[in-house]
Amino acid sequence: MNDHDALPYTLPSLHDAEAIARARALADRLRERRSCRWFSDTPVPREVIEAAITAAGSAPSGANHQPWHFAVVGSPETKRAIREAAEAEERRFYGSEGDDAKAGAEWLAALGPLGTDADKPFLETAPWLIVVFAQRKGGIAEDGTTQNYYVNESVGIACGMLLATLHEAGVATLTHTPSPMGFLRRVCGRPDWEKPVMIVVVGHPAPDATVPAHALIKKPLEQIASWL
Ligand code: IYR
Repeated sequence: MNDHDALPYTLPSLHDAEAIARARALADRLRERRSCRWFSDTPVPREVIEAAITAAGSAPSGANHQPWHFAVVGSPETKRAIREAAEAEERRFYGSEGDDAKAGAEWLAALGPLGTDADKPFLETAPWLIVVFAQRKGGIAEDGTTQNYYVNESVGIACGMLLATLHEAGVATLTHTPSPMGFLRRVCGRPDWEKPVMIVVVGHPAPDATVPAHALIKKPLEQIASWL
């Protein structure tokens, strides 16, 4: 390695049996997560959101530039502004504006088993919306003048850690991606070198919440892994 500042790194050494048991226990927990589209207005403590974003912010990133920003929306006015703009885009996407759906027939057919449409009441009902932005530029200084690296990969990993932490706290999440979502930059007051990536909707499931049966079908290990 080239000369650089370095600190010792160790992990507690687990016996194999305990490593396996811990990995399986966490996998079992994470497999219970569902994308929830029916939220109650029951509050979620701000500290839960802070902890989840802290976890997300510890994700690995290109050159450790941490090219993300999390805009946390809790005010009813801003949630309403996001809902109105998102539903306007979704009406164009699903074709409920009198014109052809932007989505196209194949995409709409793929969404059929999920039962989604242009109505997004959860954007107002859920207590928190975390709008995730990717910083295409900005480096550590966040001034928009220097290059970032592997931005999509870094932000994707951070979002996974965000979802996992929220799930562990017993709250429901939805990754929502209205398309296009440039309006989020305006509503959240973010600079033009940041790209909105997704809205993570956070709250408790409504008492009568359901999930599409289709969402429970996960590919088995044999199908998603190969061993070389
Ligand atoms: N953004 C739309 C459509 C949508 C697209 C995909 I790919 C999904 O997995 C789910 C929805 C919506 O939120 O309805």
